[in-house]
Amino acid sequence: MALSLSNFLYISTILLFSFASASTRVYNFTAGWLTTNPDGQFERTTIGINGQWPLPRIEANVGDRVIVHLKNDLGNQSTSIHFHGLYMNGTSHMDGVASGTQCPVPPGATFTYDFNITQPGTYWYHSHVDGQYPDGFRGPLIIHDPKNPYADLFDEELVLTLSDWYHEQMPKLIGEFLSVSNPTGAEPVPQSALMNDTQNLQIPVQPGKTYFIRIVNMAAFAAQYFWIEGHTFRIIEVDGIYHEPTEASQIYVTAAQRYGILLTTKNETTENFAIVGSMDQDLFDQIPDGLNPNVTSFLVYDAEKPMPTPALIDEFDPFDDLTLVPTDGEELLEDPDLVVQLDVLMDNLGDGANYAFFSGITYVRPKVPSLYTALSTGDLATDPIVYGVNTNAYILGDSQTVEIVVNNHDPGKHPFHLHGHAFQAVLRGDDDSGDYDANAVLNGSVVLPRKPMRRDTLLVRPNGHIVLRFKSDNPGVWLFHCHIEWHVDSGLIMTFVEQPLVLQQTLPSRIPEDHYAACAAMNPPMPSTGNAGANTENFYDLSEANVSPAPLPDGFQTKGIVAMTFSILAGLLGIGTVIWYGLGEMGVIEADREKRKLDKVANERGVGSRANTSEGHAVDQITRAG
Ligand SMILES: *[C@@H]1O[C@H](CO)[C@@H](O)[C@H](O)[C@H]1NC(C)=O
Ligand SMILES: *[C@@H]1O[C@H](CO)[C@@H](O)[C@H](O)[C@H]1NC(C)=O
Ligand SMILES: *[C@@H]1O[C@H](CO)[C@@H](O)[C@H](O)[C@H]1NC(C)=O
Ligand SMILES: *[C@@H]1O[C@H](CO)[C@@H](O)[C@H](O)[C@H]1NC(C)=O
Ligand SMILES: *[C@@H]1O[C@H](CO)[C@@H](O)[C@H](O)[C@H]1NC(C)=O
Ligand SMILES: *[C@@H]1O[C@H](CO)[C@@H](O)[C@H](O)[C@H]1NC(C)=O
Ligand SMILES: *[C@@H]1O[C@H](CO)[C@@H](O)[C@H](O)[C@H]1NC(C)=O
Ligand SMILES: *[C@@H]1O[C@H](CO)[C@@H](O)[C@H](O)[C@H]1NC(C)=O
Ligand SMILES: [Cu+2]
Repeated sequence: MALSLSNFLYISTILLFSFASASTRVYNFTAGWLTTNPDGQFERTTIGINGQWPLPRIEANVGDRVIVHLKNDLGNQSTSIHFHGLYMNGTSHMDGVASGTQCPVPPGATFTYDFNITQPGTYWYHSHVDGQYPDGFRGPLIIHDPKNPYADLFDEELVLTLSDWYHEQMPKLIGEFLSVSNPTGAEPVPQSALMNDTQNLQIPVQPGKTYFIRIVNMAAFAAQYFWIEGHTFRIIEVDGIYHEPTEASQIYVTAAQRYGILLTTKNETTENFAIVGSMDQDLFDQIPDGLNPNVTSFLVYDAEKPMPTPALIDEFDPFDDLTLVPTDGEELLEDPDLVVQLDVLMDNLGDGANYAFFSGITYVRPKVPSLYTALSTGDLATDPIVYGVNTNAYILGDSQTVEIVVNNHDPGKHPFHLHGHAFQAVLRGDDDSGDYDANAVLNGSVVLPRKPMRRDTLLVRPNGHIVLRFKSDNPGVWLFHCHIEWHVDSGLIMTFVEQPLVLQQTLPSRIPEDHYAACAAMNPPMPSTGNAGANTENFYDLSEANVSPAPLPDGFQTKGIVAMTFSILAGLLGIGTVIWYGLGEMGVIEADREKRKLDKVANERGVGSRANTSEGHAVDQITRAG
């Protein structure tokens, strides 16, 4: 019933969605490979569900229970499902983060997600095994609200996804990205932009009606500017949080963000209008020849009339989301109990690749998922040390006001996402505004909003800062990370361990057997108890924990030197020569590094490789070679 219902509802309006009292919605999802060509330029192998792509939509009401039976039929990759934006109250183990809240689900295994829905809104689901979702494993997740305060304002509901699209598969792209031959960390640029997983989509509308359009950006990388020619709209929902209706004509939707907008159609049907998405090319280090960053759909009033070519616009002028006011009027959380300051930087490590750092730490997956460490280290679960240096763990107590300050020391834009919570977006500095200075608030030269807007994914501007606040009222292990998938892969992640002793009391009886079975079915098996290094005797012994590569050897200390070496020598000699000639001792570890990289992908994604590759191997190699 649930499955066919969900398929049917793909094109439904809210009027068709039943608000029957709390029900259980069951989805049987078998992940497997299929061939797609959504931009009409290239056929590629993509991850589908039940032989279907675009993926089925998950739909439920507030108060429902959702069960997703996941079967991994990929054969050669592990997987998982994260339900982006859901608080997962009491079910942190259902958050779907491989190595965070569960083991990856290896090929052939099944794994059941089972959770209650406590919040309305527009969400999405995606694989949270590193790097995988841009290969297709992402779809919309819509929670209908019997108490939607704006229900009277609209007639029908539509879901419109945005995304970027790559022709190559992620394991190959990640290999090239995280490589000594890409010392500047230039991210792969997508080949095209999609809307609703296609292009030139025609959306039939009727005149004089109001549509609630739920926009979800499921991109790996690119934010999109979004507008509808000839129309303005009212924003009422942002990342699942209702905000007072506010008129806008263009929005900027980063990877992972969602907007719910009200669009009132014209009374005449004399014309059709373009709906335009334009990828933010500021994100791209270099723009490939012939790239079309734009995708168009059409608001079709009359299918007999022509579909217009969108006008080119000279300058983007998107709506500033920080000006929104939440409908529930929740006031600014005052006087943080804990300030977590995260300075964002990109830099090279000893293997020559470019990594991303939060205050000097780049994330490396622990041997034991951090949630399982929280459950198996007794009283020491409140000591961040047991989670390993490279998970960058912070322990949160009960009902603390937590402030996250992100100082962006990088010239790029980054959309930061917090699991398990929506946060108050307290402040965002402009481009080049530098670090957040709390004194400016204390002396009154910067005034914080009384009712800050809330969401779960927020953009920080180049060399600027953001300040976020939330209350630690949801025990669990929750990641905070950049939602650009490349930066997830290069380590821009940290871990909140919220009320670990409460987790020890509540979760063990709730975690189903298939969760541990997934660990055991990994090849080789993945441990599910102990500290980050899987030590179950001495929780302070982290000698076996995974760590990041060592810093660059002397003489290669800065990104500048590596980049310069490369740009000069690469031109003269060709890249293969440079690895030996230009980087000396780093060259001799090239073979080991390649193997380690393959292991890293294989370990996370699948079978037949040694697990838990210690990043320390490269360190040894460099020291010896040097
Ligand atoms: C889902 O799979 C289970 C077995 O795993 C089966 O009992 C159930 O009928 C299936 N439900 C749907 C809706 O296909
Ligand atoms: C989006 O695509 C699905 C098929 O994947 C389709 O059923 C649906 O109608 C499309 N949405 C819109 C707004 O056209
Ligand atoms: C896994 O199998 C699919 C389907 O054959 C293939 O396209 C893909 O490249 C394989 N991926 C890896 C990492 O081996
Ligand atoms: C989900 O809701 C049901 C019904 O209210 C309740 O019995 C169950 O304990 C809830 N599950 C969790 C994990 O909170
Ligand atoms: C469309 O018609 C309705 C009902 O007659 C009217 O209230 C509304 O103002 C009209 N809208 C526009 C944009 O003219
Ligand atoms: C994409 O749209 C933008 C905004 O209208 C425009 O500046 C740009 O030229 C367009 N690019 C292409 C390739 O059409
Ligand atoms: C307030 O503090 C900020 C940051 O330290 C400083 O730049 C500014 O000059 C101060 N303004 C006043 C009025 O003291
Ligand atoms: C669930 O968690 C969120 C996020 O912390 C919190 O705001 C909310 O009150 C919780 N809801 C329930 C029903 O516990
Ligand atoms: Cu980023």
